[in-house]
Amino acid sequence: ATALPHPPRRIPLIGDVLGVSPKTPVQDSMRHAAELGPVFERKVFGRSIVFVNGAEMVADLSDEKRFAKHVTPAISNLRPLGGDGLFTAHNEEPNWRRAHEILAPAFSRNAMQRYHPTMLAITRQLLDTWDRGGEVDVADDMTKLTLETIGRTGFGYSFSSFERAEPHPFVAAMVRTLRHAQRMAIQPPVIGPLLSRKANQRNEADLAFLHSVVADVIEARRNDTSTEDLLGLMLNTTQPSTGEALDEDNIRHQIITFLVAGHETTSGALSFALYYLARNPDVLARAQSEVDKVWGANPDPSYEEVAKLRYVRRVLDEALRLWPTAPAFARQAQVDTVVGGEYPMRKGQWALVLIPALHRDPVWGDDPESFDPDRFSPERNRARPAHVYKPFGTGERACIGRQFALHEATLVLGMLLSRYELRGDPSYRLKVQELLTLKPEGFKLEVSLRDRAS
Ligand code: MNH
Repeated sequence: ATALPHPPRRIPLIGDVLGVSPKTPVQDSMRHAAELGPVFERKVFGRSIVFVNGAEMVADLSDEKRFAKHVTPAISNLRPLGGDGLFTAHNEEPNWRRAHEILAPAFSRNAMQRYHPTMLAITRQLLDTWDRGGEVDVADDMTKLTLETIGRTGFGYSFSSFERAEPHPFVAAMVRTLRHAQRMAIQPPVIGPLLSRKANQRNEADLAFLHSVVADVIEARRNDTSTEDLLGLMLNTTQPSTGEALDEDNIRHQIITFLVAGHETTSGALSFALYYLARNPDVLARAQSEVDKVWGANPDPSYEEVAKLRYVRRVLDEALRLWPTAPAFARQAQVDTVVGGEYPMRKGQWALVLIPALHRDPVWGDDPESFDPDRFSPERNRARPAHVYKPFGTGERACIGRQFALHEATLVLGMLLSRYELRGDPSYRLKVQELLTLKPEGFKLEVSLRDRAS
């Protein structure tokens, strides 16, 4: 193939590794994208990765007839955790479609309506702690809330997140295994495992612990025949098209998958939205007045009333534009083809879409860094080409939890806006932490009950 733009190769053998900080691979690649354009290549330890971030080219990669999800080396590193669960499964593994069909009813409108009271009750637990006022650690609190939400709505399992001083040990073990997987993805394939015997042992112990917690979650529901949540569907229903059930191994992998995928990303999305609200007083005022108008004081919103917060939803959409918290997905050619009339790909070759770079493409205007929820007004949505906004990935393997996440996050933002004065620390400079997902590191809010009399 013709040579692609690439960063200067400082050391011939190990590629441009000096341009990569193991802590910020996404933000480093965003810088490269800004310099090198819609398609480029970077080499890390001899492994060459093609990045495709231009709007027209990503639209092409979104063609489901010519491209499909690729399980990247980074995702492969999560297989000890997720096995052939939905996120880490290869397209051709039978458990992917089986689980996809079995779990679809858990994301129907009816199911979401069933989860709503639980989501609201968990939000009220957060309010109880914020009512004390003072400084709150945003990402920590959002993580408690979203983990509790997926645990209880999906599996009838509570981590008692708001009742304990320290996070549940499941959380610490999970965070360590994610960090381990990220480290493995960046280290040289041969030296990495040798350097980190101890880390590998720790990781094995963490994995065993995670699997044991999950085995308990299943055991608690062994004699329950309900099909009202993710676990009920997995234990008590079969794939409609084949009559096949999921095996126990796969159910354990799905539970871990959903506990991780179902909370990390939503927590980050909520945290970035709160960061931008605190940073943009005009946006905050508009969002707050919408909630007051649509929900009234002391809200007890129904399922239907959440979707009525149009502006709050745009705040969330815009936060996910600037910082899509699951920042990349990969596409693999199913046939020999040419991307965007420019970049030839052989069947089997794959390319990475760096979503924050796509979301700063010129189609977003000449000031893509500015936070402007009105980008998502109906008129401006209509004026934009398709396939330029992909925070939830694309095609058949796109996020199954999208509606779940958007409902939960809109509900929570509405409740917080309704109840509190939100003040960020003016001296805080946004620092984006990368742990496979993105979060605003160290961002705190000063919260106090609103004075409704004024
Ligand atoms: Mn989610 C896949 C982003 C919330 C469960 N999710 C994906 C993908 C992206 C993504 C991007 C596609 C990855 C790929 O192509 O390799 N997800 C998000 C974001 C949020 C989110 C930005 C919140 C905001 N995700 C959720 C929630 C759940 C969930 C909530 C569960 C309740 N996501 C999944 C699962 C997959 C997935 C499961 C894998 C789907 C599949 O391949 O079949």
